[in-house]
Amino acid sequence: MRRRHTTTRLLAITALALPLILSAAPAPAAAPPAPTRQLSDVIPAPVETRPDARNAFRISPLTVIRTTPGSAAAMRIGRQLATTLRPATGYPLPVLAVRSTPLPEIALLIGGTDDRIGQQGYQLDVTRHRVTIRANNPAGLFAGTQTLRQLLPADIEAPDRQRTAWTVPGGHIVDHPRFDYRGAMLDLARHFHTVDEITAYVDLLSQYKINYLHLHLTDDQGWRIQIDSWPRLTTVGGGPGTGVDGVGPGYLTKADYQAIVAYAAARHITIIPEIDMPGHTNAAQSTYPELNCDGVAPPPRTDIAVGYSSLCINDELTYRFVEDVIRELAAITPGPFLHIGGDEAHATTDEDYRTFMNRVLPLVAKYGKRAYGWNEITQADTSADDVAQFWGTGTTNGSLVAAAARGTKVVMSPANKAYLDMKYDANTRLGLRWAGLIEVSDAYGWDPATRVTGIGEDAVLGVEAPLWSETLRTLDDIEHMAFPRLPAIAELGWSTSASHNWESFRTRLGEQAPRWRLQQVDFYPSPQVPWL
Ligand code: TNX
Repeated sequence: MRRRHTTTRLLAITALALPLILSAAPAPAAAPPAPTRQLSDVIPAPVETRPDARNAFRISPLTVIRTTPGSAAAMRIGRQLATTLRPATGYPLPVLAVRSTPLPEIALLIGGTDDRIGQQGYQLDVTRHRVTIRANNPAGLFAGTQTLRQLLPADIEAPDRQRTAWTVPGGHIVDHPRFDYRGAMLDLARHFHTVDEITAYVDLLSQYKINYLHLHLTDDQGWRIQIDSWPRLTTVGGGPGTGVDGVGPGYLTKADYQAIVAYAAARHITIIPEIDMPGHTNAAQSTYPELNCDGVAPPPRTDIAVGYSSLCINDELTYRFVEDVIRELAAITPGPFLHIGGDEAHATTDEDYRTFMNRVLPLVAKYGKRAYGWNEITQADTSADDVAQFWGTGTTNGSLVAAAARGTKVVMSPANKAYLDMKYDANTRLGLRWAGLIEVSDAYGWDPATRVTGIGEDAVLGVEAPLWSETLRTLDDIEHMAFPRLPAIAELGWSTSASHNWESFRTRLGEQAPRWRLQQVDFYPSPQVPWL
């Protein structure tokens, strides 16, 4: 279980001390104590690191965080960084939007970057006098601060003051992602997870430069998002007795959902809502009889079978329902994608499936979103705006290749590599094993651009690590399945294929353990990793 850092109330003190700090003499440039970390000890591995052993920066009581004047986003990221660094250092770390200071500084600057870093990248320079992070966009600046966090001693994650020398190794990093999309998915339908649990997961994801969180909001066992035009979806489908074994009740109000969207956005993570259809719909159909072809509501289900439910494909009411849901969800979703599921619709004929999806894909576009679905949606007429999520365990998929040829983009989530709900080994207490056992080396040991024959680098939008929650109830459970495999998928999404190296990865992974212990992350101590 992760204990949250309580926000330190240092701002008042900082304001009082500011004149004093600003009138202080320039910091002595004496050599700081040797850094405990090296510039390349980062997950995901940066594109280029040039260490400079003659330089290192020590965060001191005089250090200020300086941000580009006029950039509200840089100021916000500066404050977030200060909030991360204050508890363990005990330093005031004032955040100042000024052009220069005489003080030792961590400068967070928009613009003036190396050509290569693009929309999400950053560059980081560490000298004796300052740490400078530059990016073209706030997303890159935020990513750079996550790298800085990992370059500090693990004690930086401690909730209270530590007697550590806060030295950052000297040198230069140029870093940018291989893929635009690096996702995680959490299933709220099989067991509901609260706003606090979801935002705690967001905190962890953001440390590894994950930039999308897909929420699986509906399934046979539960409906977890408020829809005003069909109010019983949640009062019944999210009520007592819902979820696997009837012990996963709960739902997100629209206000809850919007709070998660905002919390994630402040960490440069975009929320993607999923409404699974035309199968995986028993929760809705058991609540509203009119959503069934025979007009009879089936009983609620709390088992983990799949493939038995289907919306009524040839009834206009079905499309009114679907449009209502899409419209209401699109209105509270600022991100570009809306996921319409589409997996395992075994109770829908192939012809009906195509009919259904060919009506629903344009509905998503009508409300200004890009349709996203499990790879089965490529059996319908997906366009270049749509995205298909590959979840197969094989290496071929004809309809996916045909869809990619018409421009549909692919997110790679091969179930036997990227599914965080698969057991690590036969003794794992949680999880399922239908796609196989997935040790850390399996989660790391594949390439998103060669996994499926005919789906090359250009067709791949990115990677995603789904976490289905049939067996998961608590945040501890989530953490145990996600860590350490989530960082493996994050590295596949961010780092170059040339840098892919299991020995390097497992060493860097082992170095994360002291941080996770301080953050109270219940990670699985895989025997494959040399844990510190
Ligand atoms: C298959 S993968 C499912 C989910 C289950 C998951 C369990 C996919 C698109 N559908 O309904 O939760 O397996 O691992």
